[in-house]
Amino acid sequence: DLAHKQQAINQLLYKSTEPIRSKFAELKEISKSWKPLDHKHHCTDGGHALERLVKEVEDGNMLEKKHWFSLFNTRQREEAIMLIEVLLSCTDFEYFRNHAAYFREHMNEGEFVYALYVAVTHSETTTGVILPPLYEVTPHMFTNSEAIQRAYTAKMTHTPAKLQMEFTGSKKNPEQRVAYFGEDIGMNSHHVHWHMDFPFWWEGYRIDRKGELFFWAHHQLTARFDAERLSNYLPVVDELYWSRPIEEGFAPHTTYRYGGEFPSRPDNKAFEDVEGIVKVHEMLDTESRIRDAIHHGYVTSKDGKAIYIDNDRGIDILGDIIESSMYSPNIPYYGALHNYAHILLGRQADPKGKFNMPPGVMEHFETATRDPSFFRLHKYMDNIFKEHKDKLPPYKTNDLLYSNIEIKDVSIDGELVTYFEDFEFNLINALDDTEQIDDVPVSTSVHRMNHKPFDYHIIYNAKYDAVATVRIFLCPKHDYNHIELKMDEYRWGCLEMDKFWVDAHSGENHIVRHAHESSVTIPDRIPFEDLIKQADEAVANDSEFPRRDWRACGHPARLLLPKGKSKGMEFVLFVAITSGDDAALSKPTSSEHGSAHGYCGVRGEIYPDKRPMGYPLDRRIPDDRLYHVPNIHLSTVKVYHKKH
Ligand code: CUO
Repeated sequence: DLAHKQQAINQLLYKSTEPIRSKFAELKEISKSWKPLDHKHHCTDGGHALERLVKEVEDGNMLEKKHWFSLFNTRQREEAIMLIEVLLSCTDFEYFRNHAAYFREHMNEGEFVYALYVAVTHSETTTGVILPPLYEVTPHMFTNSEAIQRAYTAKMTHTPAKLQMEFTGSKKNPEQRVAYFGEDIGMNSHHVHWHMDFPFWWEGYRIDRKGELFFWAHHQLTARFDAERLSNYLPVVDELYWSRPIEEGFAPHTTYRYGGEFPSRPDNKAFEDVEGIVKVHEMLDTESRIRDAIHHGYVTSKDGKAIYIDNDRGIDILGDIIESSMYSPNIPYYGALHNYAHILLGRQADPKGKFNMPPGVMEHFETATRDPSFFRLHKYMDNIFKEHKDKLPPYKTNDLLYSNIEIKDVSIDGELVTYFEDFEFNLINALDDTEQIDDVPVSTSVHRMNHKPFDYHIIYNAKYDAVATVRIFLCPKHDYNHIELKMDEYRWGCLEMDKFWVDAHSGENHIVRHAHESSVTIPDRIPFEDLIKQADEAVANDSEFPRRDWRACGHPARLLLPKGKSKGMEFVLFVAITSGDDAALSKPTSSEHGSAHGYCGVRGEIYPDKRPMGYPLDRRIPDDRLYHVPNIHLSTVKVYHKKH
């Protein structure tokens, strides 16, 4: 049952850089005596994946233990995928667990943790299992070297410690003003989980609108980062140019568990080819092929056919091509723009491999957003996507008007106020230990942004009973120079706040929607320790482990609002109510679709909204008056930042 499954996953991840603890006697025993191949007939693929992985292990071909792991390293990724395929071929949890226990002891730790996370995310046998927060399973990737070093001291001197973590860098670096966003552990956790829900290498069951979600989730990260910059008196991010130096340097102050420090990059570093992997001119070639396709309105598939993209499907195809997922219709021609860009940026400290430096922060989804070049890179790709969207005809009244609905009023109950608070998480998993020395509690405390609770009140009239779709966006109203923006200028910077379905009744309707219900966010994750306690208690008492369909993918609810300013910062609150025919899943009003579907879709289902992601702000708006329809409402709200 679920409690046992949860307990097994907890134990498999606990101190995953050490051999399985002897206190987990059953698991330990399995890991020693398990003969995987004896069980190959239990695999859906007839044991094919299992045989291959066992052979690689026995032949000694696998990456050694206590070595860094990067998903962008082709061989390392293949090894992790082999384990994922083994785990996903188990229809019975017992084999899933036993194989995992065996390979945990025979594979690189980083590969193992990644594979287990992805397998739990996608396997039907683990539905309902809650993944512990990655910042507590692999804390090195989420905290800085200073905190880790002090944690070791605490352990060596056997003194429990609670360490305060500061953001990277100094006030001399203006970028540090927004480090609270790029280094937020919840945002980084969302980002790494997004890439586990939608792996670029994925060839399993068909994932709906995967390419479009790549565009939308990252477009929103970019827009949200820009809103934080404007809140902090910084201009929005400029894109990256392959032919110009990378303006912002970055010193990550972050250490690998094994493999040394993450490399730094000085300011104004000119791009160099990465020996044996990717050349700068290849990026330019790839880019111009993609831009040509956009200008011509079609991409060419591998077998030479034209696939037309000046339609709603186009963005999905371009997303696949630019990310370079296996869904790309022509990888040999359109290349791997996004993935190579991450590698290229990650390697600029040691492009020739002369110093044997480990991969940079850009080569891990856990750490990438710490580097300001992440947002430049994604702005660059976002602009390519925009070029495509801007080619599509603007929406007409027909596409916008829903004559059943007239919005009378939209207001916010409560003030829109952000503030900083401290948040503590556990570093126990970061420390080496032996079973002979007891652990001391070691945790770190980080500053993180949060906001006061608030509700939207939406009053509208309906002519007849129908299901309706409510879409809420928040858009910066002014640019960096405080010039008021037209709709067409601000629409691309709008933050998706929420989307949900309601039963509209003929007559006046009043919606009260709480900010924490947002379909783009998730609440705080359950701490690993609590998860262990809950599962252990449920197993010991033979009681039920509550089934909670919590996602790990989803923007942190705390970061729903941008920071704003102490005297208040104006935003446009955009509310559109359209026909519920937009809903792609049945019973849209009775289900929240497992929450966080806005940026993360629904596990194993199609995307719940039939409209293009970002509708109705994703296309050019030549005239603001087009949006003056009764079912769209614009108002100005202010976001205040206060000292707590
Ligand atoms: Cu998420 Cu570049 O895709 O980091």
